[in-house]
Amino acid sequence: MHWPDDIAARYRAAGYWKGETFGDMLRELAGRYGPRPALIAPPAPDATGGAGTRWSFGDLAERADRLAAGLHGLGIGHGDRVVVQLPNVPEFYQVCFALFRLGALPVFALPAHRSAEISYFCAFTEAAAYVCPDDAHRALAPDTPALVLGDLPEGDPAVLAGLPGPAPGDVAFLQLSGGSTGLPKLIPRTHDDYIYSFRASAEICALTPESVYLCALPAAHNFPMSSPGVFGALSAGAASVLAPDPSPGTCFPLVERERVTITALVPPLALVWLDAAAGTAHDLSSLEVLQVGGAKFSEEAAKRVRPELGCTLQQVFGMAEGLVNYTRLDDPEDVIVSTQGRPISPDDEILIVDDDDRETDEGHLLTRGPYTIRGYWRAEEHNKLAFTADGFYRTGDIVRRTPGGHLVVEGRAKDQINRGGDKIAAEEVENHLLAHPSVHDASVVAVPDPYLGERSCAYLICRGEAPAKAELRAFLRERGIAAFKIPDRFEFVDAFPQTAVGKVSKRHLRERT
Ligand code: J2J
Repeated sequence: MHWPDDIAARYRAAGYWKGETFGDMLRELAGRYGPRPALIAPPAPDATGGAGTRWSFGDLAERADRLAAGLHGLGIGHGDRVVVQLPNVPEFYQVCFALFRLGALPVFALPAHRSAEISYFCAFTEAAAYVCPDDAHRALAPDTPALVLGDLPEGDPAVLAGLPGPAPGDVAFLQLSGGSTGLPKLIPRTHDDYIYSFRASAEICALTPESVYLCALPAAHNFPMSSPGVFGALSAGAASVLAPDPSPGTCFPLVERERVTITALVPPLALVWLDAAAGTAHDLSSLEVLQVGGAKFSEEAAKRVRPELGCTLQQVFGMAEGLVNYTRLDDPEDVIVSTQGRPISPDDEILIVDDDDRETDEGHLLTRGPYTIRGYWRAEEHNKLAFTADGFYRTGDIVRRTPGGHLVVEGRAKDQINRGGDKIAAEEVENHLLAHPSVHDASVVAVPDPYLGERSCAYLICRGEAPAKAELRAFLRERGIAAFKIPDRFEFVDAFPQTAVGKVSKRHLRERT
């Protein structure tokens, strides 16, 4: 699962892996930037006035230590897994750093996840605890001890002195894969590799202590976490503003009040922002960079960013498994609007291959490098398919490379729907549908959508009379899957089109819509 020793040695020698843990990093930041603002959250919508929460670097370090001591008191320690499902609040990072300090592994769930996902993460990782926003969430994982926001344990940080911390090469957390199989896969990221990825990203995005990053997407997602995200902002001494939701109504006043310089959005939100910016009374002039990624941003929309928002667009094509590509801030405008960027690292290896793994101009993207995993967590069989024998990750994306070395995403080979940046593994939803007594067979495919890029459509072969669509939706909700995975459309058919080898031809199904 890990990098071979000689390659790891090379990444260290090249200076990518600095032998630094998250704990080392926070201590150093607290020393260097102590009283400067690190995390800013607006007042809760139900609060009467108030400035919200502002934690300095010093506050964050101190609170993380007190929480680490409290968690230690509960018996949480090195190697334990803890499922973390929190909204965009400063405590999210406090929990991360506290667990990192103990060498316990956060398992990052999204706020949209419901009982099917959360109980699976808890069971599969044998989680010692589930950190959640409120009491109502306890029901999502009834067998795992819940730690509820607002009632997190505290202890005397002195107890930490005797505890060994994690090593830089240890896994720091488990990130969630977008997935293309029946069950979500977990991505083990080490201190060394992840810190490299966001420090290098912060540099590419020219972050300085004067920068202000707005975290508008869910904090647990890899993009706003590390590309450069809040971790990258922290590493540069910059402040991060945590938006409770990504709407212009919430974010524009925050951009104005906190003088936000950079933020990250998925394409559908970027469109909403562009439309809302036209008539806004809010001053967005502090915004220097708008990052857009997670799904393909159309060239027409990309061209609107500079004239309409007055800032530089940065396209970001990344994945929680590792590889992240950025258009550079000083790339020519045509490169910025028409490509998805180039890799972070000179040692990111890119292979573009055909179905037989022979190099070609446009085809499957395979990659290997200093922050791309060599295997999913506890998924030996799946890893044989998802990685080549020499350790390249099969991204499932179809790309081509421009003469200038930039990648253009042309499509996808993996069985996934990218619903405006939310990833849906078709097989996962199909399995839930197959549990319905009237469903004989199910095939879930992407259908084009002008706003989200793609929506999901479930083709069903039913036993007897087809159930009502509302009933199917209610059935899936009942089973506890995230709302974004519930198909946008249902179509009933007598048979599925087949490929030459007798498999369901999703391509033909997609063409029917
Ligand atoms: C087309 N497809 C894209 C893009 C991601 C930064 C940014 C995004 C993610 C992310 C991330 C795309 N154009 N610009 O982790 O650190 C699709 C590809 C890719 C998959 C990964 C980051 N940007 N994609 O989206 O793990 O199909 O990460 O393989 O959620 O999203 O999804 P995810």
